[in-house]
Amino acid sequence: MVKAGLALGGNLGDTVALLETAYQLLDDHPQIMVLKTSRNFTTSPVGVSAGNRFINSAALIETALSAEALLDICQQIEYDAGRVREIHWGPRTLDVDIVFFGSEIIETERLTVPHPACWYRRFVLDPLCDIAGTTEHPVLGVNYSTLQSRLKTRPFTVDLSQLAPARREQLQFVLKDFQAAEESDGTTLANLKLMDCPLQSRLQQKLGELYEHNLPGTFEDHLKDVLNAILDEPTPLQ
Ligand code: A4P
Ligand code: MG
Repeated sequence: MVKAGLALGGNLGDTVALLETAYQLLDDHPQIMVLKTSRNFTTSPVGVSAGNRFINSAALIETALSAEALLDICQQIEYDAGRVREIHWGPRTLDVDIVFFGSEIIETERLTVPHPACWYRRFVLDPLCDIAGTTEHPVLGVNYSTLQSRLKTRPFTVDLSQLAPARREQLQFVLKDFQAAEESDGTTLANLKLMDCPLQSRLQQKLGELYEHNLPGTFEDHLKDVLNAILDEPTPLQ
């Protein structure tokens, strides 16, 4: 038996009801037991075409299934919730991702575990910390609560020290938007500063990936998505 963390979210239709149904369907499966579910949080949509605010949630499950078989179940639940995959990162009735699967590190065509974006997304980490904050991330070597609290530091510091001057300039230009927000409401959201710590070097690597992969959309859009996911303040639903 393996303990796994699932991240769920949606922003179309009655998301709270869809989440309840998803948890019920998971628990009804003979080889899955839902051990804990998190609170539901409203979160800022990340992605230029993501649509309205999301409701995000997480579950700790125990299963005898393989990770691939669990993904099949998750995708079946998404399908049953009426999800139509038309726009990548578009509005969705329900998305069910595997954040971790025991302490396994999986890299296949269908599956990357731990979920590659979990460490910088408050919409994943806040629900996850309700149910699995002390679980260690097998690649980063710290637990999910630590990953979450690192994102909560304000001003949030982005390490630009390793970047070539042209890239640094491009980044500083994008970050101006986040700093403008700082001036109008009095709180500092993002700050440029040279520093070196494990999470920062991870962010650094992420920024490098954004440059290197030929992703659809502009570099600026992707960087804004990453920063929006970091700077979001998920709100628990009453
Ligand atoms: N896949 C690979 N690894 C995994 C994994 N660990 N768990 C593959 C689940 N699936 C995994 O996913 C595309 C493919 O990823 C799957 O076929 C599977 O084989 P998808 O769910 O079909 O497509 P998607 O969700 O549009 O793309 P993606 O890249 O998974 O998007 P994300 O990263 O899930 O982001 N904003 C807020 N506030 N809250 C959200 O929940 N979600 C997204 C989607 C964007 N913005 C959001 C939220
Ligand atoms: Mg997904």
